[in-house]
Amino acid sequence: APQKVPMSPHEPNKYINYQRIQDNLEIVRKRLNRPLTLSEKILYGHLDDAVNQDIQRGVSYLQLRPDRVVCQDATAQMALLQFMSAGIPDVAVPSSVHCDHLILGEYGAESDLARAKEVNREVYDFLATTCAKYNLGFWGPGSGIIHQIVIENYAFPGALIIGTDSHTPNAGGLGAAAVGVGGADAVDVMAGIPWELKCPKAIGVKLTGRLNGWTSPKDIILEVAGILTVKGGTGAIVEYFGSGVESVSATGMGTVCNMGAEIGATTSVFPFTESMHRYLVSTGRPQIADASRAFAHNLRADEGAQYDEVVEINLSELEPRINGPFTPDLMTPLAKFKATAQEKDWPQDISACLIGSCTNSSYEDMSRAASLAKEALDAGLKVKADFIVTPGSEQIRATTERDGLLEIFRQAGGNILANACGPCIGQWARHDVKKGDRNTIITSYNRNFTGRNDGNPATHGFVASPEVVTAMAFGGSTNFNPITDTLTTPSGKPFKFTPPNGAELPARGFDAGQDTYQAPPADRSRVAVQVSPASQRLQLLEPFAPWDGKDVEEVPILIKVRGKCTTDHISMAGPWLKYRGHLDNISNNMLIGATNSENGEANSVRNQITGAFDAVPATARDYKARGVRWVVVGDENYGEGSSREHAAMSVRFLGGAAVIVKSFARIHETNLKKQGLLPLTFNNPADYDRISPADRLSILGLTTLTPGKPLTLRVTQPSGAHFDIVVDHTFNENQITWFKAGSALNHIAKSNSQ
Ligand code: MIC
Ligand code: SF4
Repeated sequence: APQKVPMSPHEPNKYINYQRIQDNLEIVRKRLNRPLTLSEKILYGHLDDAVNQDIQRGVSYLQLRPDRVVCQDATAQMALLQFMSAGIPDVAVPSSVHCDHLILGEYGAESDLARAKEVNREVYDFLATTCAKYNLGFWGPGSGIIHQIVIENYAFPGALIIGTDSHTPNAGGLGAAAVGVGGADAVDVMAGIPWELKCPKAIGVKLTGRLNGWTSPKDIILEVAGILTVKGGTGAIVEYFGSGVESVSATGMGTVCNMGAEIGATTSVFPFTESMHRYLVSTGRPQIADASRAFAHNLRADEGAQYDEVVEINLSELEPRINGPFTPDLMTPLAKFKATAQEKDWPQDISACLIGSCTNSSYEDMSRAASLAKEALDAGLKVKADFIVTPGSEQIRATTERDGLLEIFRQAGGNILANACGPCIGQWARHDVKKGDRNTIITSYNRNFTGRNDGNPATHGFVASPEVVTAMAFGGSTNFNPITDTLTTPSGKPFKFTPPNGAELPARGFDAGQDTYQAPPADRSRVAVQVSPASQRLQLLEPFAPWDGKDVEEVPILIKVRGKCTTDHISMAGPWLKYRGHLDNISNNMLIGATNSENGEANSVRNQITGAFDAVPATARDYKARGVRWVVVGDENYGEGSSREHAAMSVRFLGGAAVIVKSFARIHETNLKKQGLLPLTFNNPADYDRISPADRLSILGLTTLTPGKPLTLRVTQPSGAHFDIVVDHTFNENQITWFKAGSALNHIAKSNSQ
């Protein structure tokens, strides 16, 4: 029998359930009678009912029992507000909340953190008390970024984790299948309801050869993103396999899985490796290390497992890459970067280089980056661009401080920010460039959508490995290739970097740093959660109205969006993060970044009743005040990016009925369904072009809404003429109950009060 060991040092009484994986797989193997991929093993190992579950990749909806739920502060507020309204006394599975997104990076760790605690006090207090009341672990501000804390403390090989953040897959570095979800999905699982996931397809990535020299794990995923593009992973789990896997550290695999979010993958997984064992031992979990090694046969794909698609990468030949600007799949090999930047007229001076974040904060990353900085420093060089470091966790900060790595960065001219998301999510008070100034930045982060880091649409954001980012900080220009070019030292000598070298794990072990974890108290009955009705940051939720039983009839199009429309366009982060617990206030950012097809502008749409142009949220509020519902029409991969459900809730709150697009990103599509909206796709994508902003749309067939049966979209033109087109939906039986109840939450609350 598999060993029974505690899931994490923070929950000594909750055990890893390898037995269930083994039992479920025995049943599933008999039924399917074919070799299984790794992700199939982990998912099917967590089935609620392995005997009766229908299993067809890309088709069935799986009912799963995750081991853990994790939430970050920008999404936890809405998740917990929803959980509170479901009327349940405590969470059904181990869960935690992490304060990382709300800390503004400006002057440096200490003062930034102190200010954040002040400014966000109400929200932190709310999260801390809700966690105490409902039995969740609470990681306060300064503890670090959710995904780094999860890999350090909670992830384990074979785990199924869901998190209210799209980069939750980072835990794949420890062999977990960790999936980013909207808050409403987290509420289901915290409420003890199985979690539903469309059975993913499997994309195999075969790694051969060995990482070496300048090449780092980041380059694997930059390459994969270049090959598969931002929508290539939709509906699939990416599984890495092959001999090359053994040359990658656990944290490096975490980086690769983390950024799988950028290609739309449900998650990414790696088979059990000895590097996972080493990481578990070094982070204080030797029992888990041994138990998972003993269970390793169930933590890798079966011989002969079939993938829906296979990509092969030879690590021995892979060279560093720089992806961007504005989209993470625009891949340029470092060797061609100079020429490409010139050809495409990207700004050549690099204004800032940023390393760290949830994606690239490991000890290995920091030590390799520091080896370059040290070498340049010893030659008398200083960085030419602003150089910013955001450690992923307090443990990483304390350890890299102790080992002198942060001091090297400071000596070279770097600034160490708090252990938090900071500039990665627009929490960056930049003083060096003005809004509208064209400039180039390179980060070791994962996302680089327009305006993401500093809110400046003219900032060209690129992503690369921390090693390349660090070296580029010394070069200061897109014309510098750190592998081949030389810099000149103050004494006039040529200086050339040698390839980075670092340590996979700290030789002296990790230093945990300050303890910022708050475990739930033994007696939770007296904890009171308060939300002031006057608050601008938090607002209790009112249930959305149930479906009125009728078709949607001749409603206006709020906006026909053209081109890329990520969740950053639908519900911008940065300055808006402060309203993540206040639905009314945050709805003032709804779709303000989306491009209106009518005039090519953002946040300017024609009010179809008054004829006047106004901001998108204002126009929606006007329709709402008149009792008029509306729809959004959109392009491809609509809602790519974040898991933030505000991008769905605001649309619902301001009176939207449906979002009709060429295609959706997975998390956003589910978020829309959960909030009682209709996510629909054009059966023929070309029909997008047949719709004009002034048309009225009717959605016919709702009274017989049935899984797999398309609906009719009637387009009524201003002349009164109309034509019908076919729109598809992916609702299953259960999801139809959400639509009818007005939201998934209404449905839970109803079942709970019965
Ligand atoms: C992001 O990286 O875009 C975020 C901010 O972490 C989001 C979550 C959010 O919007 O709160 C994500 O990735 O899900
Ligand atoms: Fe935070 Fe950026 Fe990671 Fe999202 S991607 S969790 S914003 S560090």
